[in-house]
Amino acid sequence: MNQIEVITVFLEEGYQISPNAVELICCHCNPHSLMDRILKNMDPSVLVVDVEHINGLIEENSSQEKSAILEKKSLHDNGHIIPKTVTLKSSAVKFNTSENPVDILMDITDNSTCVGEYMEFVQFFRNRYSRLSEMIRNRLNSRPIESLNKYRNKSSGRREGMDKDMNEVSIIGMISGLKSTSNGHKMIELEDTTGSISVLVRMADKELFELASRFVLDEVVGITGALTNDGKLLIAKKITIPDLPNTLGERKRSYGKAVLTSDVHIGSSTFLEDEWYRFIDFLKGDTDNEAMAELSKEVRYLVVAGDLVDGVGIYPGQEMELKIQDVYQQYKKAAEYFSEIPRHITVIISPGNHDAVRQAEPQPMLPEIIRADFSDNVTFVGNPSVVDLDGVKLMIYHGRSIDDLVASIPGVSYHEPTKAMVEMMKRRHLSPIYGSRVSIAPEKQDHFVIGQVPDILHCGHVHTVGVDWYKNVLLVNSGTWQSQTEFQKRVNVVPTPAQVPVVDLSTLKTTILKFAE
Ligand code: D5M
Ligand code: FE
Ligand code: ZN
Repeated sequence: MNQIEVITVFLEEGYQISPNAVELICCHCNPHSLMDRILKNMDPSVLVVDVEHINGLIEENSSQEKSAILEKKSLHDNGHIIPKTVTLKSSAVKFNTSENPVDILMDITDNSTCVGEYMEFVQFFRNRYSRLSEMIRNRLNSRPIESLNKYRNKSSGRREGMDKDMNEVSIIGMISGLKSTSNGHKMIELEDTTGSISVLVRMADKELFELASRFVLDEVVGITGALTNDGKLLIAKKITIPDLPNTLGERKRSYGKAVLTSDVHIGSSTFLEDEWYRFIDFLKGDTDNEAMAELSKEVRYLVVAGDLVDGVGIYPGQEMELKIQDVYQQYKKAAEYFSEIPRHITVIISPGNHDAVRQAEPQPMLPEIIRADFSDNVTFVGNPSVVDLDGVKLMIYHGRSIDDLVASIPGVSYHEPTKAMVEMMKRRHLSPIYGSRVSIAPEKQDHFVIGQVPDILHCGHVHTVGVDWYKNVLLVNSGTWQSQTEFQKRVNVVPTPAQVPVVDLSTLKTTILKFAE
């Protein structure tokens, strides 16, 4: 059995798998039965299957074989054995930043399979539904919508199989319709893989109504309620959302700092070069301010969450505001700026909607022709992606979906971008609304599902800085290096440029450095 076959089996079951785990399975005397055992025992909330999930499932007589494999692996692991998209162990030799490891846990790069066929969309939404509904199912004893059919068109009275005093049923579905009734109640169409049903949330049920007013299309929710006598309508009594757990186990922490930034927009005439150079000077430790110099010494990582350059043809009239008209020249300039960053800092660059990759998300990393100009302390990843920075899990997403969330959820605005990020966390999904501003490529897996809970969610796109916590997750929107464009004036975007969140990797405390004069 070869490695690609193993990876495919796990991907089809909704899991990614680490290179060590793949190798362990491939070298097993009976990989098929081992995989069966792993899948049977797998906790569905796990995103990446690793050796630790397999260890207990290998028979005694193959444990020697297991350690031999791992030993061999550690000798030749240079990060090129398995496609980067599955998990890339950064190599000390390649990146020359051995103290700043970067493990890529989730990334579409080199892993895209979709061509946009109908069945791919079906599979994509099934993957979303199964993973999100599973998170709710842990807390809700639900039934398939189809099973409610037996109550439909039955005369009133207590129904067989239902809770005796409440007549309660619970279902988990994806929201396929949302409207207000003429009396102001909320009417929600809920769909699972077996059928659909209408759910009514009454205005009088204030708390529920408040929750339902924030529902968006295509999110997955659990509803507990009572069926009407004809069995056609469910009156909601309780809403359960995927959400983050209230407590998480002990989290690993690291040391040093990660500098988070985004929306550099190199090539735009509104790119703030002077401020940017002040920032580069800070990274070089070239500052008279002692505290800043001390802080600078601690920087291990710099992460860019998209819109590295301004690109071309992105918004109407953009050509009037470009200093560099050619997109490749914009990247050449970017590479020049980044070459000034000290080599001991590991840089991670993920693309956004202004970058030269496909617009449909998930987006792969920038192409080789662009990457080639950057020095070897730069690691490129796709959008979104999850990276492990020496034990701290960072989810990077440019944040295009924030446009949709601002438009759909009351109280969510561009001025407080972390509020939109809280909405993502509650839904355990980075881009819940399908078919609006974010165009989504129907990959086999929904890469926007927030499976394993990260330590940090880092977004950009909205050009305003924000730092907040939601439960145990640090939410950071890292602002921009571009002052207000004519286009942004027209759409009333008021940026907070040249401000940079710096996260302490041991406490996750965040400081915002300001480089504007
Ligand atoms: O997005 C920069 C900011 O501009 C971000 O807050 C979204 C906003 N934006 C972008 N396009 C539009 C449209 N068409 N209407 C309203 N607001 C918009 P960037 O990705 O850097 O261009
Ligand atoms: Fe931007
Ligand atoms: Zn953007």
